[in-house]
Amino acid sequence: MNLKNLTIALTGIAFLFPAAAFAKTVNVKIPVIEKKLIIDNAGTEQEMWTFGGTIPGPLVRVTQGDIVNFTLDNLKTNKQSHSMDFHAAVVDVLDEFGTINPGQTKDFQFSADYPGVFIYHCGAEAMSEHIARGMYGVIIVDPKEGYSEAYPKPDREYVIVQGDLFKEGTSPQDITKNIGKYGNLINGKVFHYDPVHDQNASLALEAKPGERVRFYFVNAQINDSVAFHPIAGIWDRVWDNGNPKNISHGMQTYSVAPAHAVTLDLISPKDRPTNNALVDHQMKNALSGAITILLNHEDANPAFGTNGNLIIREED
Ligand SMILES: [Cu+2]
Repeated sequence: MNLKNLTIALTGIAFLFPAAAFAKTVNVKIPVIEKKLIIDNAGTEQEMWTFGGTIPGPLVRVTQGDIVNFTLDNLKTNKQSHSMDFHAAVVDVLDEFGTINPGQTKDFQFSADYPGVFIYHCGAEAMSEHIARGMYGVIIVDPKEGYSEAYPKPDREYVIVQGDLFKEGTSPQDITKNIGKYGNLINGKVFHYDPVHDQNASLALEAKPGERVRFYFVNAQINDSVAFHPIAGIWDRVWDNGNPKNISHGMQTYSVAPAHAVTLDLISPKDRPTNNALVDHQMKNALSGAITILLNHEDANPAFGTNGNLIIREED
């Protein structure tokens, strides 16, 4: 997503993370856009449904206690009804999360009371089809107390969302049963950041040796869990659901249920360049697209994983 689209999609989002934040109201407006999207590094296009024109949708980042003032805009050029289900919200499924038709908008508010990382997704019928076609995104709710010994400040941060890819034209009934799945999307593309397994891949994630690299990992698959493992590394810390209170140390593989999310830190050896492959260790998913390469070297791109640039994409 370029800067102009981001500005259109998000208004008033604060990407800063003040140590002692005052609760504020954050306006978030996301249009639903049904469009063809490039779903692999070779440039293959497929008809997808999106929040904001990208998979995943725009990253929403607020601080615990903030009021999110949300507007869903189902463009009149769309054909489908859609809805928004923020997993960070405690509201009424029939009211706030209700479906709207093309040409309609819907506003609702919620208070982001729990810190962590949460998926948002469309809940319109058939929900499995709407999610599988790409209608999901991420909201990070930073803890109101800021960073701490238990939740230290990272050097870089990345968002990784793993989704399904079904053959074009697969029926909603088949999608629900996982029939017709032929690939795994990482931030919207098969092998998005894996030049090892895909010669067309031009991107990898990057960090400097010894940096604390934080991953906000979201499982947007409709049926499959993810066994998230950093090959040649150990998760230094994992916070289940991203909540600083849910801390685990020295984890090898972390299980992430469908529609769940975790925050994980990785620290590479500081005295030499190394590489990691972040995989879904369920091999059927790894080898159909769910591998991400992290390059740890002194010349790491300073713009990757810094200053709000958490979802890495090719420049438009
Ligand atoms: Cu939808």
